[in-house]
Amino acid sequence: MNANKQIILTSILLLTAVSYALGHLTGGGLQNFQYNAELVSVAPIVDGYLDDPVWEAALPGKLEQELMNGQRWPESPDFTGSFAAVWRGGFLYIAIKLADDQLETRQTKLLREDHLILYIDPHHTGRKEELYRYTIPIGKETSELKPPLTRVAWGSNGQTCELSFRLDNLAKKGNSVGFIIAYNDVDGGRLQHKIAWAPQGYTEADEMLPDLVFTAKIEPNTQQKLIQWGRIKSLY
Ligand SMILES: [Ca+2]
Ligand SMILES: [Ca+2]
Ligand SMILES: [Ca+2]
Repeated sequence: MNANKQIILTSILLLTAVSYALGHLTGGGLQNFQYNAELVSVAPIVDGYLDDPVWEAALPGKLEQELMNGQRWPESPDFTGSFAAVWRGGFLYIAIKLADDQLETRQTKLLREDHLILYIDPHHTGRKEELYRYTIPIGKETSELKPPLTRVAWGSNGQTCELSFRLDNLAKKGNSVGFIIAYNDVDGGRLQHKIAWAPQGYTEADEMLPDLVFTAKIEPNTQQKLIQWGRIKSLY
């Protein structure tokens, strides 16, 4: 092999290594994939029912990526789900809508029941740390919650859910947290599917988390003043 050929070959190998490393870092198309949680003027009531006005305005994120086989998941009677998120006063609020043809909630072992898996990484390390993992059985409420999760409430026979996370000053305009939500569908006593809000090609082997970004169409401070002014006016 002459010197020129060797240089070309080395360059190709280097480029391959670099693009592999980059691809690995960004996961399955994560760079253009994020959820924008919008600041709202009135927080939703975390009671499990999605009749709060903020949920009508929030954009839904669909659970349409099958994490076990990496394929897109079409809407189907087997499972259809979506979520939305908004923030206010240091809290992140999440609403979830689920439809599952065989809801399994009466097993003694959690993994034999339908359940949600959420990751909220407040420090935005981008990785799926066990510390930030939440396993939430469908239709059940418990008072023992791992911070920053402060509340879980179910409504409509396990078809709707509201969650709140206390993030304090991390919930501010322009900040991001790592986030993913998946539904582990147990039908007929067996875990059949893991369906997530995630980019195309993403699987459970992917370590990086998508971003949830705190957005605000108006300045949080201006909004605060408007609310206060509204309160003052309502006193008269
Ligand atoms: Ca509600
Ligand atoms: Ca199902
Ligand atoms: Ca099920």
